[in-house]
Amino acid sequence: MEPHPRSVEYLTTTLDPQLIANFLQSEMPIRYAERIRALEKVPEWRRIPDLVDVHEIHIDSFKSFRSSTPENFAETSHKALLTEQPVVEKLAKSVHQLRNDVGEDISDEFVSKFLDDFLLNRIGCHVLLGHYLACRAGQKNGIIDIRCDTGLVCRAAAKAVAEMCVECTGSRPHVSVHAHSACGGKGVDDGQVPRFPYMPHVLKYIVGELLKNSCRATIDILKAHDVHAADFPIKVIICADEDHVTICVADQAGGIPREANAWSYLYTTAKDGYGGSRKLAGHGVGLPLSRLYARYLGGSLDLVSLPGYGTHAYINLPRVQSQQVEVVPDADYTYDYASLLDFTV
Ligand code: W6P
Repeated sequence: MEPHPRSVEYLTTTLDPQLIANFLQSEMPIRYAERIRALEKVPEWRRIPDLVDVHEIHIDSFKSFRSSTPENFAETSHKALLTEQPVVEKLAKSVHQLRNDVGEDISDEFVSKFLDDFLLNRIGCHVLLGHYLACRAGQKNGIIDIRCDTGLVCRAAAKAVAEMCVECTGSRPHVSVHAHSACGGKGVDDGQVPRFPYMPHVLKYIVGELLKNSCRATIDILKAHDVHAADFPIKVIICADEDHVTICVADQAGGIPREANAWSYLYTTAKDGYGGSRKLAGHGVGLPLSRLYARYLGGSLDLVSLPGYGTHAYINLPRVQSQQVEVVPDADYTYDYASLLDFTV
């Protein structure tokens, strides 16, 4: 039983909630089984209470999707999304517990691969369920904005993060947003800020997470050296051609230390002293999760550290609906699906 990846083209042309529900009713159990399988492969997962919780939450969702009917599918979807809300935080905590309790038996690579696969699968399920519920609520094009305004989204992210900084640290970093349309000559965009089919809340999340990292690092410099925010500006540069949208978030906060792995689920730049608030600090999964969101529809997220100067983050996203196809984790799908089916009813 393998998952069936969908494209943005499918999402924007299949807007009848009943048709989407028919697809999801068979697709959700396949994808949930895969997530449960991945979790059960973690050595000694039963010794980590947070992983036991996550397992139970997913068994529950799996069961309710298996026993759902066309009449209660919307309610089932809504409930699954709600009960799975605490999962990312529980996983983030369990990484540290795995490190401390299971220790040497489990490699960083294994943990990273598990979380990447698990969370990428989760992103796909939540996007499809969210799309279905949005269509059902009468939202045009569901969860997709076919003319998502990259400039508007980046400015909204910049405003939200800057305000978070003021609230948590008392400092306001200088963040500016610049849009360049590279293909004026070919008539695409007509010199406007690039628009493309995408989920605005996802783009805002990715840009927001990058800005949080840049702002935290920049504020640490401002506080340590008593310099002005205006001398350490953070720039968001948006550009596009016919096939891709690229967004660069650039800071001048000195770069990432050579020994640090910013993509590790164990990595965090957040030191103490952010007003005791986790708002700006998060639980350390913001960067790897943002990269998974970018990859989900065929894009990428890369970091380039310019030592002693700053960090450039590059988001690259396919722009054409037919090329925006779900990426699902590769797995061997030989899992004994039948044992999970026994849970039915
Ligand atoms: C830093 C560390 C970092 C991580 C990710 C994105 C931007 C930045 N800037 O100094």
